[in-house]
Amino acid sequence: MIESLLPHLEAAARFLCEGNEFLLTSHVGSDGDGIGGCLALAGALTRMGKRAAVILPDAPDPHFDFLSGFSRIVAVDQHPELPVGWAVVVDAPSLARTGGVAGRIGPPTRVLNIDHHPDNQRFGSTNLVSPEVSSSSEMIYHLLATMGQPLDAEVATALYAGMIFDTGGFRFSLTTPTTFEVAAVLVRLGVRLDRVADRVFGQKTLGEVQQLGRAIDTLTLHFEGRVAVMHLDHAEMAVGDPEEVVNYGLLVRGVEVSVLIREPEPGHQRVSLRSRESVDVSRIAAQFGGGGHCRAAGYRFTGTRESGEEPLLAVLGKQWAG
Ligand SMILES: [Mn+2]
Repeated sequence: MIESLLPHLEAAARFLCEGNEFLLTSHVGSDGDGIGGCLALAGALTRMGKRAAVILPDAPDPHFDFLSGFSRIVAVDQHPELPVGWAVVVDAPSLARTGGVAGRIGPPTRVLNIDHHPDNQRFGSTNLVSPEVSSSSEMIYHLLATMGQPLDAEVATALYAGMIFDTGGFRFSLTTPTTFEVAAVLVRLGVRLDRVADRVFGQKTLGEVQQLGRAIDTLTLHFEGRVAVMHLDHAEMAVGDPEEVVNYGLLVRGVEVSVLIREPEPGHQRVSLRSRESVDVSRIAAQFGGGGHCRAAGYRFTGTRESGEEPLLAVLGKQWAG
């Protein structure tokens, strides 16, 4: 754990001690880190005798239905308007990224912001944010450890799922020695690491595997093989929005940046960027109004795929100019 985080961990611990009823949420299109982190925190707060409801901006990804508490997650549009005194936002760089939940947690709600995105806007009344921590789930582990809160195997499993999701199974550069130390503690608490890895990274439907094949079929290389671009048009997205498909572009030797452009709604495009080593893709995404991490970032635009591909390639080409 990073020493300078200690005062922030203590402030976040006080936040959780003071409240009794919490709304827990994450970003639109919540991923394994957001869902795992929220469910772990919900489990721990319940064990502390408090009430915690996980209310997400949209329906949760069913890949994570093996996590304890998943069936009690509600999408915000199914939840009656209630005054909220205390909220914890997990893995979202800004309040706006919580979509429809944002309108429920304005002042006077007290907000604890737990995140590891470098562009986090410190929007909470209490902020527990460090881009040097692998995942929001790892951050929640440090928080619960600071509180001296004992963890059961179910909470440990949710934290472990979030950590392996964000680190690609401890492969990405944001994995630290501390990440492994935390993982070791969680495995000792009873996490079945083989099963969790299989649920997080395996278990795709036939339709999802075929969709992956179609995306790979569109792969083109640019700038002497340094950039791979794949796309999925709206008609190919009936089985879901597979952000992780972008990682397959980096399978090609020599590719430095992989791009996946997909169209979840007609005329609305989502772009995901992944970088092997030399390019900070969060800076590229920021030029188009998005954000993320050095090695993984994204943004959205409206219009045809072609209309957005051209300016993106122009910016990417500058990485190797001169
Ligand atoms: Mn994360």
